[in-house]
Amino acid sequence: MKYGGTICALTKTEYPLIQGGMAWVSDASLAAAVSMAGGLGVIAAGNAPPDWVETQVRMLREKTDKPFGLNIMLLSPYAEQVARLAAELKVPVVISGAGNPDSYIKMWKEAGCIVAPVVASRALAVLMERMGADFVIAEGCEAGGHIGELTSLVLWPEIVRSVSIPVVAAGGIFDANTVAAAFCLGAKGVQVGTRFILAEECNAHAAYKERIIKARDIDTKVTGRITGHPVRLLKSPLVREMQRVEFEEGGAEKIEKLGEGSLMRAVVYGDRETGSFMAGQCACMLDKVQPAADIVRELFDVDRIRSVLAAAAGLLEAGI
Ligand code: TUI
Repeated sequence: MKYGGTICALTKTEYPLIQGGMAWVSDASLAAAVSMAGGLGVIAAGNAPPDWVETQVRMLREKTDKPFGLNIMLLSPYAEQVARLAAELKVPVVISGAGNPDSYIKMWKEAGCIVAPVVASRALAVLMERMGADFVIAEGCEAGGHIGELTSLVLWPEIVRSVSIPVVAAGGIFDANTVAAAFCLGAKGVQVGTRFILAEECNAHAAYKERIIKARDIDTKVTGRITGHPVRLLKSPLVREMQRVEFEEGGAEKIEKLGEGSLMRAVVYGDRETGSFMAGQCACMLDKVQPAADIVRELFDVDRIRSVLAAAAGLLEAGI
């Protein structure tokens, strides 16, 4: 354990780094690579049935005996079955997203799992602490996929001051500078999603990776606010149609219909017309595909972090 801090102790990893649980993207291949590089690799259940999840957990355990996480997307029709499976398989770390997991926490804790809900508000963070979560992941709306309302700059310190359990920062983190920023705001660890889509070991279609590499700062959009499930993704003909429906027709059901199967079409087939290329705002800063281990190393480049912090301190000393 290189850092030995609280998140490393809870997750039994070398770095306080969690790979984002991205539906269709975060499979055993990516998760094993991140875990073997010293972070916490995560398999995302997304909308997948329990047998797919079980297969991925088995495949990961065949590749490595390092710890890993399972991300359970609570809007999934299989959420309850996958929640039970997580306890049965005794997955080391259970991460929940897109909802309130309080009815499952006792079961996960009794199975010996570390429990880490993703939260996007103070109220849910406080509830999660009371229900026995080990730490929370505070995800700002710079993140890709399903998002809340608050930006990272406001959400992270708001959650940090509201709970006593450790806070892992997510949303907008992609390099050593942004890792430093998260630690400056009181986080004890980071979760990184979008950048890991560009890992060599990530099985997302080459067209998905290319879309991220080519993305400009204004290329992510948020659709589906009208459905109550806003999603950040890259601009495309699908997004234009969703926005037209949202603003001109106001049809939540039609948006849900347009969205069905669209993430799979992006990740598996690279379908530029009707795929959902979910990505965080930091996509504009990413420019290459590289091994997961290099990404982990660059994120925790301590010399880089030290020089960023020293430069900031120097500016303050100089009264600038
Ligand atoms: O879950 C995510 N990101 C996701 S899930 C996903 S799959 C999907 N596909 C189509 C539509 C919707 C989802 C793609 N990306 N991130 C974690 C996250 N959780 N972000 C925000 C939240 C969140 C929001 C509200 C968690 C809890 C919450 O509270 C609701 C409540 O009931 O209190």
